[in-house]
Formats: sequence, structure tokens, C-alpha cells
Amino acid sequence: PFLENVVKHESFLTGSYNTSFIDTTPELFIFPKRKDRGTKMLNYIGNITVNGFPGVEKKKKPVFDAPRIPSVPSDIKARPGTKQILDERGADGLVQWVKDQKEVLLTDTTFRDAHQSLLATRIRTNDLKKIAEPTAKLLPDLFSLEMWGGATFDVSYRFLKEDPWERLLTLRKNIPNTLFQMLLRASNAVGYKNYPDNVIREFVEKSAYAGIDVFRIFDSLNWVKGMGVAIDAVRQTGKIAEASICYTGDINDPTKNKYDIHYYKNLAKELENQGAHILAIKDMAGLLKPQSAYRLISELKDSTDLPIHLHTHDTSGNGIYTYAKAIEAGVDIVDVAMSTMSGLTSQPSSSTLYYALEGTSRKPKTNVQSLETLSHYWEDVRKYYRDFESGMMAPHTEVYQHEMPGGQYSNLQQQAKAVGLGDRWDEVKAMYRRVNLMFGDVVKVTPSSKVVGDMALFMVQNNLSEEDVLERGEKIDFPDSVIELFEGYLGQPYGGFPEKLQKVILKGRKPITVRPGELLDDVDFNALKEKLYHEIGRPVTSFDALAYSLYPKVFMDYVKTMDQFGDISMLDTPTFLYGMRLGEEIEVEIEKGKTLIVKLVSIGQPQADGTRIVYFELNGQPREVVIRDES
Ligand code: 3PY
Ligand code: ZN
Repeated sequence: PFLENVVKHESFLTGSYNTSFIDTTPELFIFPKRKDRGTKMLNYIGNITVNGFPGVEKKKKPVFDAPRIPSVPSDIKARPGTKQILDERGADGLVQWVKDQKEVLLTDTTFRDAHQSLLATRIRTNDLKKIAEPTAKLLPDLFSLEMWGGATFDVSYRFLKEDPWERLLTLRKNIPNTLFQMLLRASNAVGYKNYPDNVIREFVEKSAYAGIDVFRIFDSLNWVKGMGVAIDAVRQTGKIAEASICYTGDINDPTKNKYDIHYYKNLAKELENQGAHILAIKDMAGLLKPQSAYRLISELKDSTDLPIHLHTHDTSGNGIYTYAKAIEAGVDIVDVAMSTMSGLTSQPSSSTLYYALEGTSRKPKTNVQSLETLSHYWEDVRKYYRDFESGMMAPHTEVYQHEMPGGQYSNLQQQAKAVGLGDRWDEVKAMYRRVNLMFGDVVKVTPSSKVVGDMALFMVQNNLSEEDVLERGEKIDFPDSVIELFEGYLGQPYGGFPEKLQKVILKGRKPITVRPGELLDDVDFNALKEKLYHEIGRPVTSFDALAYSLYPKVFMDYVKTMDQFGDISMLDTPTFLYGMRLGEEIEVEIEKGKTLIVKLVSIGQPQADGTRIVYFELNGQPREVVIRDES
């Protein structure tokens, strides 16, 4: 364990330790209590086999084909790529390199947004890590891999019972040549509310240290004032600040004139002045139509010198056409996903775009055969997670009406089901649209989109119309998130809040108009580590302290799960989600060179106290675990 502790220690990883290492890092000498990892794992498997996994239909574990992993030579290193350009030439050098490329550059989002948007962010590190090295070797020409941020952080701890920092470190080790990109919700970091400025700074610093190179920073109301701290923090690390404009409405539709071309051009200028290295257009719902894309990119190219990185979602089915027009207009980088993880609420497909651009000078430099081979892997892995699919089967042009972000669609649908509104989903979508207009037509992206969704569900559930809200609002207890938005705790919307509605919602409370971060006290990370050390009884890393400061309850629940089941990240996904079949035998490599052989022998009848005994063999020896049957 000492060596394990040492190699995972930050000062070791950064190489910043010196001879006083041992004096200054006493936590390395606190060894984790040796616990029976085998029994803990059997407890997990027994529990999932008996009780199922949340959100997965409880049934006998299906038989899955082993995912097709492309074979790549293990003795040949991945060809150097954009990561080396950044490391050697710095942020400005990389920006210049981007400007010098004639071909359009690609960001692959399969490791993050694609599965956030198709599978509720459920793909586990175990599945990502197996395809990491082939991706590095087969796609050395990518601009970046988006592999972190957004919902990754929360979902990893909360549902996948794994540490998102470990994911980042593991993938970094296996993909040394490509820039890693994350989505950062500016002062909301990877959460749903504003955090103190020093939390944002610490989060950026540690994320950069653990492997992130490009930070796509956005504010959910396009409020530039809310983005300054994050942009500055990224610049301090020497990494790339990709400041983002969230696109909403339609610049070519004269009836939607709130967010017109001037609005976007002004924002681009402001972000350039704030220190952006790259400008992102974040079309989170997929509302940017092809002709509007051509116009937007052309006019932005005239008004700023920054490279432009376009992100869309293919919900309407128009994604490739939109990209083709944006590429014609000179966009520098676009976001795509592996074909078997693309389309619908995800990003457009990389191989489709490749073929669409054949015969043009901007066809991306990539090996389309490699894209196809890697897609086979994702096609197989996606099947594990089928219970998390949204059920959307075909292009969905209604998105131009409700304007719901790709990552929110399946999520809100789940929320609606959870409160018994599953069969009123059409009403919820229509209400989402109405709430947006009631709120003054706001930018909708996490977390503002969540507030619109919460209000829509609330109104459908309580059969409230807009008139009811305005006339009887004094007597209505609105959802907390709605109150916070109207208090100004997510920042200020363009054009302000509708005054009458704000009065009704706030019931006499005074809204703030300053940057929420100005009102929040810094977190004392040293004190926090000390406190956590006593609570969880093991050394606390900066990563843990950050996780706690963003999501205290989620993090503590994760710690509890680790105590109960140990580290279960090495379990294969079918076992993780479905448990085991009677008589099945699996091999689990719990650390390099140490493999456990687990066989499920039988499951006992329920006992008077509501438990069952589950009988296993562990490396040939009989083992029993007692599981509470929750059915
Ligand atoms: C997120 O913030 O998670 C998003 O993907 C927004 O589009
Ligand atoms: Zn997105």
C-alpha cells in the first residue's frame, strides 16, 4: 500500500516532491485498513443480483457479445498530436497552429457529451479505458477528445460509484497525444449553482493538473460577467480558455428577434476581450439551422480573430447540413461523435461528415476506416446501457419549438416519469416552451435549462396555467430552483427578468444583481481536508476536498458505498448493472496480476427478517453473503 499511496500522491505525480517528502506528506504512511475486498465485492454482486440496479429493468442478466476492440500494436507509441503542440508551443502557439490548418478539425465527444445525451452519462470508466489506447493510436489527428465535465462528475460519484478524477488520470495515461477537453459551467463548475471564486480556481487548477487542456467555459445565461473568474483561472494554468456563446433562437427568423446577429457579435467581442483563446458556439439544443450557421460563422469570422469551434446536437437531423454550411463559412473546429454513438440528441457522426466533405478542400484529416473500426466497439458497449436510452428513434424537429438541450431531453423525461407524468410528456414539452416565454425567453442550458424544466413539471403536475401563476402566485410555493433563478443566483439574463413574474415568485425578497460569487466566502481547503480526514478516516486528497465542496452529500454517499462494497470499478459492466446468472463464473482483476474468480452458486429463499443468503465460490472456496431483499 505504501507504493500505491506514493504513486497516487499529487506531489509524486507532479514531480514536485523533494527530500522533505516524507516529513511533509505523512498521509503516505497511513495505510488503508486491510479489508476483505473479495467479500465486499460479493456483497455488491449479491445485492445487484437480488435487488437490481437503479434505472435498469430487473431481469436475468442478458448475454452480451464481447465488445470488438480494434487491435493496435502495443509496442508502437501513439503518434504525437495536438497535446504535444500545446506542451511545446504554449496556448498561443496552439491557437496559431489551429489557424494555420486548411482542413476542418474534429473534436470527438464520444467519451462525454455523446453518452451524456444518449445514455444519461452512464458509460463507465471501465468501458472507456479499454478503447483509450486504440483511440490514441488510430486517431492521432483529432483536435481534442471531450471526455469530462458537464454531468460526468456528478453521475460518476452518484450512480457509477467511481471517482471521476481517476477516470481523467487513467485516460490521460492511455491517451498521451490528444488534447483533453472538458465542459465547465463557469461559476457553476460542474454543478447546478454558483460556487465561491476560490472553488472555481481550485477546480480549474486541479483539473488542468489531472489532464484537462481545453476548458470550454459557458454561462447558462450567456452572462459574461459570470465567466471572468473561470477564464482567468484557465489562463493562469497555461491551458486553453475556450469561451463559449450558447446559441438560442434563430438569427434568421425575424419573429425571434431577441437573440439576433448583433447580440452574438457583441458577445464574441466581449469574450475576446475577456481573454478567450478560442470562441465556441455551443448549440446545446441543435437549433442552429444550416443557413443561419453560414451567416453566423461568416459574420463572426469578420468580427473576431479567434478560431471558432462549433458544437451542435443532431436532434433535428440537420446536424451534418449545419456543419457543412459552417465549414463552408470557415469554422475551424466542429464536434462530432463516433457514428454508433452519434445522431439524435448526440453530436453528428464523424464518418458521415467525412464523406459529406469529400471533394472539398476542408475534408478533415482522419482515417475513415479507423473511425469505422472504433465505432464497432461503441456499438457493442452501447448495448450494455440500453435501459438508459431515451426512446427517441428518429429525427425530432419539435426541438425547434421546445428548444430543449440534447443532454436534457432524456433526463427531463425520466424526471417526468418519476413524478407520474410519463404519459403527459407531450404536455411537459409544450409547457417547457411556454415557461421559456414566461421567463422572458432565456438561454436554456445547464443549469438554467433545469430551472425551466423544473417549472414546467411543476405547472403540469399542479395543472397551473400562466394566468394562474401570475394571478394566484402569491399562494403558490414555487420550486427552489425557480426562486433562486429569479433572485439572481444564477446571474442576470439578457434583457432582465420579467418584473411582474419576478415579484410573484420572490414574494417580497430582494433579488441580487451583483455576481453571486462576490457574496460567497472562500472555502478553506486545509480546514476542509482536516474535517474530512476525521470523518472518513483516510488521507484526503485535493480531489476529494473539491468533490466535497461541490457536492457534499453525493461525495459522502460515495464514501459510504466505498466502505460497504470497496472499489467496484473493475467489475465488467454487465455484472455491475445486472449482477450474475446462477452458475455463472466471472474473472475480476482487482489489481494488476491479482484476479478473483467468482461463481454464483445459488440464492437462498427469503428469510423471516427479509434477507436472503447468496452462495458464491470465490477462487474455489465457498462464501456466503447476506443480502436484504428490497422487493
Ligand atoms: C452540460 O452542462 O452538462 C451540458 O452538456 C450543457 O449542454
Ligand atoms: Zn452538448
